[in-house]
Amino acid sequence: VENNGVKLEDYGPNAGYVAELLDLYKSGSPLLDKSWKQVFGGNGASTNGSAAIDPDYILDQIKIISLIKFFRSRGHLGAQINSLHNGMKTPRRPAELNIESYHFSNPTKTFFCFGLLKDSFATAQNIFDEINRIYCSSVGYEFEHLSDPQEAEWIRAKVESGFASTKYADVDKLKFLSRLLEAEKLDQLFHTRFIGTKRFSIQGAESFAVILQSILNSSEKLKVRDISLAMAHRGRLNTLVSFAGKPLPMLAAEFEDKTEAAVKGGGDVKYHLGSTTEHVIRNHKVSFSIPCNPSHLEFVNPVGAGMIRARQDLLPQHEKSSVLYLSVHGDASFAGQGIVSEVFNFSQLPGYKSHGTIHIIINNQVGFTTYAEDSRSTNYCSDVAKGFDVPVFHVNADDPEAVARAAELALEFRQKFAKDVVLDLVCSRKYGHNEGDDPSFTQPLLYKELSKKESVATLYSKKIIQEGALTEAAFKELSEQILADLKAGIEEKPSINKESKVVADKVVAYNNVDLEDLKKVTAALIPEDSDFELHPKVKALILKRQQSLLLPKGIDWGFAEALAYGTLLLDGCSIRLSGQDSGRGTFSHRHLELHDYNTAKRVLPFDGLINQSAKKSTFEVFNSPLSEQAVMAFDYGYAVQMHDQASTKKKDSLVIWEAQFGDFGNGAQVIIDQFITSAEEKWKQNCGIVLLLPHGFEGQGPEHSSARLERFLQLCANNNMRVANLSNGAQLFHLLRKQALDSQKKPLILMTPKSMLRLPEAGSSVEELTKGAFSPILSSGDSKSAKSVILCSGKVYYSIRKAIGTEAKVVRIEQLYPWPETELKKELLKAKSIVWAQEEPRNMGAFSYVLAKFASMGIQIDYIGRPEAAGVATGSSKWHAQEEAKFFVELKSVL
Ligand SMILES: Cc1ncc(C[n+]2csc(CCOP(=O)(O)OP(=O)(O)O)c2C)c(N)n1
Repeated sequence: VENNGVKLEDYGPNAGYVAELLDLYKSGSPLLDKSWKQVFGGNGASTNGSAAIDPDYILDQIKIISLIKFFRSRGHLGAQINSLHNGMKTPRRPAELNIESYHFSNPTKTFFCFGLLKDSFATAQNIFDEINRIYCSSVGYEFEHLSDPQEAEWIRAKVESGFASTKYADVDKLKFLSRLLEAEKLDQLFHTRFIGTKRFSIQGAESFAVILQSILNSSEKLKVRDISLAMAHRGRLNTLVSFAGKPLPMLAAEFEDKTEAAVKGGGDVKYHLGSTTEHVIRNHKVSFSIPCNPSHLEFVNPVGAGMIRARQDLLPQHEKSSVLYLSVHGDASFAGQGIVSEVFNFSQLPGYKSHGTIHIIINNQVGFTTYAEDSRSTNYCSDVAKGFDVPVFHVNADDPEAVARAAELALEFRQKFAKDVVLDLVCSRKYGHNEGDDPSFTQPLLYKELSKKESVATLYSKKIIQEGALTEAAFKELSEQILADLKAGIEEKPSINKESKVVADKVVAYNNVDLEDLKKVTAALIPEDSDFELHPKVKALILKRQQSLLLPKGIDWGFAEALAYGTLLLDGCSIRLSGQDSGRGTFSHRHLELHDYNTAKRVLPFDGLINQSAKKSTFEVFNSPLSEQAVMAFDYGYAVQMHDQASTKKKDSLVIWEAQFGDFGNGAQVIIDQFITSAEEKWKQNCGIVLLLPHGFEGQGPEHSSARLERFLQLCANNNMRVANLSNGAQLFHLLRKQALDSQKKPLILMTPKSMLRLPEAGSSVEELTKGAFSPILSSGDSKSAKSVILCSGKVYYSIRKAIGTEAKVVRIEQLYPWPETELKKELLKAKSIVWAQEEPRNMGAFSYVLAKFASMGIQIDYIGRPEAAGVATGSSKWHAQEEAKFFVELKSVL
């Protein structure tokens, strides 16, 4: 292109900019700087001869700029995202989204339109119409809050470059219609077939199926191979059948309660169960799964994130983004549950990110019976996401093609930027919270409106019939065919439920560690790199450990823990440890993450050990964000996935979540109750996660003393987990190794020490590690001369010995569950009387549990310890000392 000899190619990367200036020159715009006029025209005069700048024109052009800017940032406030009049609080369309507000001086004048239209210049009305069409149709785009300008610019360019008006081929339109019809008909079928049963139908939100279809359609182009979708009740049955391969007859059997659970107990209701299948789209295979979830809304979402991360961790870097996480929410739960923001907060953190999640809110504008006005302080239910730098696309569910476009945009954004994105599907709920509920009690106007509303499939069919994509008759035929197929499908003979895998209790060779391995691990506690300078105090601690390996009782708790991890790494077992300040260890005992004293560079010393070993193990320790529930849930999900032998090709792994102090774990009680302790019985979902919970009474007050051992013990049944309260490093070493290598995956709940970390008596010798094994009980002393055997668990053993010396027989129950009945029977055979001693108040700790266990063995026990209390421990160290003194006196009295 030439003008006055100007060649655009001469301007290299600025050629586009110069082309725009050239357009300005040709149009005679007064906005062009004189110097450019000289470049293009030779004399600096405008081609239309108007040398003078019209101030009104300049002002109007500025108004155009602010109008465009306003639409980009606030156009969503005027977008047609909601078809209902009586639904959620709808934002008022701001005056700045109306052209009248700008008072343009001359309607015929044309203005530079910044690439919005094909022509560089257009009238204010034309510019307004275009920008209004882009930003105020069925999708509301929120992206101007993104702090990375590249991300915002990418979305803007995408939306303004014709993407917002993508036309779909007839074949795609028919696919969308089929998905809508399938969703609608499936729920209609359940409705007539299983009258009065809860199914939390998708009706009103059928476009959710269009989102999933459109993501599947794009999966080949955007290189997605594995999709996992965590969702709650709404539309779940429909999605399980239509997308996750759940056989209809199996679901029918669940509706009729003809399942294994009806015969054997256990199990869960149908709308909590998961499923997995494979889709093939133009020869491209995509796995699609839905994990099991409890009723507690939003809690499955971090679990699903952990599962996804585990799957990604098994892939090379360039393939990680092929594993996609779709996290589905309700409008009320998204706004109301704090765990949602905890999950957003970790979405970009090294230990917890999973290449971006697509969040889909099924926004049916009501939460059970509660209006949006009563359930959130914000305008949109999605607003919490904006604080985490996440773009949000609100889309009207009655416009399936807009839904598909928004889903494609979300997926493209996620693949490009590896960041989260939210799709707010603004839809409705045809029935009440469940189908037995009458929603008109509380939302009479909304439900009067909804009773007249046509289904999305009907609305869409009318549109595409008008466009000529199908005929009325073909639509009727398609609807009938889909219903007939579903009816035929549900009549098929149910396939036999898969029996739960019974894993034989094999004897695990966990305790065959030799001295050479221990020496190797001990050497690896200090990084090999000679340039790395350790902090002097850390250096002293590690050197002391290295020197004490062969000393009697030379291996303290922290050292034993490191030796367990190190030897497991040599065995090829991968380890993930996550928790608040876990790298150093809250009590400064771990130091498996080191920082160079001069540069602060972070080094994991075990990397050196891994490099020496031919086995491909990994060691990761992550200092987690200050969250208990989301992080424990994430690590639980990670462990479930890692312990799924089929997906990991039988690679051993140890996944550990650590509480800063044990009682903080109760902030994650839902994860403990609904997942860790019960998932195997409900969902046949095995998991070998370890919870490290610092526990012990040291006069630190009511909030830093107890990991609430009593609650875990109350939750023990049917061999669902292992609960231990150990008293020395060797026991920890063996139990961690056993836990990692055992093929029977069960959660391990471990009370861990604070003061005992440095207690010399709690140290172990190297022989205990190389020759010993884990012992569920430990016995010491002789009861011949004493009236009683004293029973206890954990660190209190050392207080007992301090009080009574070596005199009596003391039995430590190291593993409280499974209850070591055989070992105890043998040990207590000759006991004249038995007394249980503990630090915790009588109504806490293990006492109630052991009392009941011994009662069932026909053994009576007495109690020594603190009386019942409401608070866990005293806040006064003086009072604490008095309690200890009293404890000692009582102990002596039983001898
Ligand atoms: C954590 C939690 N609190 C309360 C409930 C009880 N409950 C079940 S559904 C529901 C309303 C959910 O509304 P929303 O998130 O908008 O989803 P919708 O059912 O409308 O799809 C409530 C309060 C629950 N299941 N989980």
